[in-house]
Parts: sequence; C-alpha cells; structure tokens
Amino acid sequence: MRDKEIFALIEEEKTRQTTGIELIASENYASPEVISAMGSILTNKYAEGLPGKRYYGGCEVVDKIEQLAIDRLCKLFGATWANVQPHSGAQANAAVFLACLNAGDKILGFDLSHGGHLTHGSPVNFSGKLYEAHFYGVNKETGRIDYDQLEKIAKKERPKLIICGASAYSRDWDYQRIRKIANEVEALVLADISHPAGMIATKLLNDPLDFCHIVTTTTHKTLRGPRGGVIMMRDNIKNPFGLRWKNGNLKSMGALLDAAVFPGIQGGPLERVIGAKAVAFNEAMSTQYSDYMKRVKSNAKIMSELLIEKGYDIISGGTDNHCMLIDLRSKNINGKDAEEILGKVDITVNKNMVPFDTESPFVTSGIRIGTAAITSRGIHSEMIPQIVSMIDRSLMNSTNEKSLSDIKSEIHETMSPLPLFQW
Ligand code: DSN
Repeated sequence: MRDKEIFALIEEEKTRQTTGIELIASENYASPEVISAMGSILTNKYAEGLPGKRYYGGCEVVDKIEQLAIDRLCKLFGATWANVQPHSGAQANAAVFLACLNAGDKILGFDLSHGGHLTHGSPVNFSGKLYEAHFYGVNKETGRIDYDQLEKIAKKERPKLIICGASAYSRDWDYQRIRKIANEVEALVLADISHPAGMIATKLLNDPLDFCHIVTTTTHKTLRGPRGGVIMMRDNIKNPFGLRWKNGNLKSMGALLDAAVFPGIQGGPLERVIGAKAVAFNEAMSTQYSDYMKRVKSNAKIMSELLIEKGYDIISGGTDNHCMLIDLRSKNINGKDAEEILGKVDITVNKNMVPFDTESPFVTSGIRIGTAAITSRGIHSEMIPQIVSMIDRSLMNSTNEKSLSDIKSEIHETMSPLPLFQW
C-alpha cells in the first residue's frame, strides 16, 4: 500500500526546494546520510532513559547509537557532558529552565524584537509565562548588543539566569563579558547557539563553552543535521551560585539536566533522530564541513556588502556569521510585502522585526537572510552578485508581473541543475 497523496506532496516539496533560492537563515539541506538515518527503522524503538539506564529492554543497539552521538558532540565542541535527546531547541531550553530555575524566578534574555528568541522570555512562550522575564537589546546607533544595558539590568534585577544567543543577530558575542556580569550578580549563563553552532564548532566564532555554564543548540541550522536540539557543558565551568547547581558540580548539574529532559519534559527519545544527529556531528568534524562553514561566512559577507552597495540598510552594518537582518524602511517596503514579493519569484525569506521597529510583528520592517542553505547547494561567491541582483530587481519591480516572471525563470534555470546537497 502506498500513500500516493503524501508521496506526491513530498515530490512537490522536493521540486520547490530544488528550483527556488532558500534564504531562510535557520534552514539548511541535510546530507543524504543524515536523511537516511532519520528515515530508518530506529523509529520503531522505545528507549526512555539514558544509554545503559533504560526503562525498556532491547536497547543494546540504540544505547551504542546514542552514546556515539554524545561522544561525537562532545568531541566536536570540546564539551565534557551532553544530552542529545531534546526534540528541538525549544525543548533543550525548556529543560535548562526546569533544571536551573523555580517558577517565578527572574531571567534576562535578548529582546525578541531586537533579534532574540521566543524561548528566551517572550510573554507568549512558557519562558515568559512561568518566569519573570527581563530583556536587554541592541544599541540603536550600532545595532550591536548593548552590554552596558545588559549589565545595568542584571545589576538591578539580579536574574537567576542570563541567556545569550539569538535568532536574528549577525554579530559575534562577548561571552566573557556576559560571564563577568553573571559572576557579579550570581547568575547562571545559558548560551543558545542554535544559529551559529556550525561556525562555533569550526572555530570561526568565539567559543561560548569557555565562559557559559550551559550551552544549547538546535542541530538543523548551520550544523546541518536533523531537526532537533542538544544541551552541552564543559567541566572547566564552575558555578558557586546557581541555587540548584548542587555543590557547583558539573556531574550533578548534568544529572539535573538529564532528569529535566526525561522525565521532566519529554517521553521516549527519537533514536532515529539521535542516529542522524550522530551522523551530522561526524560530518561536522570533517575538513569538508570546515570549508563549507568558511564559504557560508564569506557568502554572507559578500551578500551583505553588495546589498549595502545597493542602498539596503543592514542592521549593525554587516555580518560576522551566516545571517543578516535588513531594515527595509529606507526602501519603503515592509517585511511582509518583501517576503511576499520574493516568494513570487521563489526566493524564500522570512519577514522579521528590526530593532526599534515601528511595525507590528505581523508586518515588520525587515527581512532576515542567511546563506547556510544556498551554500549547501553549491552556490559559490561568484554567484552571490546574481542572487543579490535578483533580490533587488524583484523588490524594485514588484508590480511588474513580466519582470517578476522573468526573474523567476532565471532563478529556476540557475537553481534546478544544482543538487539539494553537495559537499
Ligand atoms: N524558528 C527558528 C528561526 O527561524 O530562527 C528559531 O526557532
């Protein structure tokens, strides 16, 4: 029996992914091996618990798979403890909150409207409903994190947890400064590196594990693995303050985090996804992946420079990583319209709030762009000017249907010959 409807739709989605230009900063194309592990018979197995400590029989093979995933992740990031079971980045963050905080405790995160993430204290998310959330943002002039403001709020509010990391921030983070502030107010530091994880693993950006007590990441963005999350720590991190970090001891903090993942917030782990995570971590330790990350970074840099040349306003004036946030107010277009116009020519982006936005989250003044996915398809630096030109021509001729149709054909011709994934 074959489900014709669903498999026809999967083919339709494959055509969409193949013919268009994917610029959503959080997306990527996983390797055939990652996808094969994800679509494997590992989906048949229940394995509540941890390797060697399960609540079900028959776990001897999945134990080896999960342990390999843990070991490879630790090697990739130089971590000494990891949990690879979170089903997503949001779940990873929820587990950290459950392990480290009591309901009502104060947290301090990066403002969602400045580029932060829902799970860092937004009022519509569990993190803002269960905890008392405070926020820092970017400096209006520089578009960069305002560490002085962060320090001021931390000293005033004395949060239990300071969260760094973002969904739409193109600059590197000063983890050392954040840890110094956290020490002064006796807070734990969580770095959510979901977006730049691959660049951190390949040492193209500062290393949060040097200074942050706990690090979470998704595995499907720059890391290019299956959809999922992980939690990590490194044992040089000592914490005398965290009320629930028993004895300042990494081992007992690890036990608290393990228990927060399961049975705290999740049931059985997805061993097929954990197997695919292990495949992706192995790939991320290769020189080909390091080269890929360097190309993602240089493609983003070239793209931001070319957009600036065409009069686009990039928040903070450029990028250190794979993404950039464009304030479209100087072009008299809002984010919603830009997303729709680019969608007509099969360039996929997402509308995004810009710092100090004057539009609502449903309209927004900006779009976010990232180069991880197109670089996986083999887009090299010489092709970036053409992509920037196609973006600009679409936005500038948005009411000219003929022009949009020509651009769409150009995009299909450029992208269709490229495989979905190539090293
Ligand atoms: N939705 C992800 C992103 O686009 O950045 C974050 O969860």
